[in-house]
Amino acid sequence: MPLPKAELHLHIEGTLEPELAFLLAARNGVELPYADTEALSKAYRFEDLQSFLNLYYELMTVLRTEQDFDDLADAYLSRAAAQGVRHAEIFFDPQAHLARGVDMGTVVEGLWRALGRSVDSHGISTRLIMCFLRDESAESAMATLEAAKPYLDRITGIGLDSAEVGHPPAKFREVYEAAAALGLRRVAHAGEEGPPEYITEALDVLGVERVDHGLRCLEDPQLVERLVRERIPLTLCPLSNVRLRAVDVLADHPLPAMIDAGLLCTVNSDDPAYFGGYVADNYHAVRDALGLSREQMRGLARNSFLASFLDDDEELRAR
Ligand code: ES4
Ligand code: ZN
Repeated sequence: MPLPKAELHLHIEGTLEPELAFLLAARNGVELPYADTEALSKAYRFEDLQSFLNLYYELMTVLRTEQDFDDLADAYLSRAAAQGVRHAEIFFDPQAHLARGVDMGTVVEGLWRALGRSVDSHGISTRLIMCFLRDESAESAMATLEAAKPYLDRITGIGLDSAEVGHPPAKFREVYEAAAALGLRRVAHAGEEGPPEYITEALDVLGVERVDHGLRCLEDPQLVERLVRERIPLTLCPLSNVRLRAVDVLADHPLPAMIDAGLLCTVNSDDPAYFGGYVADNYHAVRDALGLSREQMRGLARNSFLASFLDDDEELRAR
């Protein structure tokens, strides 16, 4: 039995497996520039975040209807259940769909159909986190928040993703303020490819309560000390870091040093269809490559519930 765990860093569009992509392409009459899954598999050799994002945005064009988003989320939840996931806080990227003429209602209602069945079908409680694309404008993010207003009962929080370098958190100060005023929880990707200053800015300017990745905090000892003192969770994604070359090989991943430093580390899958593993695969990979003890593994799983947006009662029931 896999360890019961929560998954806190998971892009639902990043769970689109090649087989489902081809099925949806055929169903929706969308042409993909790959003859078959074998031709497509050659496109999975990434150099960095941007080269991954190019494929990620290309493949998600097969997602068009509520049923597509339902099928996508249901497929993820089914795989996640087999990996011991009891609770999932799921990112989605509405701007990537709005830009293609797929409206907010189609995305949220479709995802919600699968999420609504999730406790009964898969034993997984869920939350939705709407991400803004940081390589789009602040105005576009604000318009996206506006478009989400009819669906706020289904959206727990906001996040910030896509190409990091050159798009510092402060660009999104106003939209984070507006979201906070609406009662939304706040997270952001920071310190994946971007410098440690982006992590500090996400905390100070955006008021985030959890940092996605946060890997580069290690370059700034004072920042590490602060993250430890303030118990700010980091949602690490080890297999993603290897595939996108944030670390050379898994054996070099700084996770053990981060745990030893007292950081509140969690392990997650990010875009599992692209990075070679779901969340338990990430747990096993770090255990094998870095020699984590049973106690450290259990600590990671415990942290995943502590760092979640579940309240105390829900958290106890989930784990
Ligand atoms: C992402 Cl790994 C990663 N980083 C930033 N943005 C993303 N969107 C989907 N996966
Ligand atoms: Zn991510």
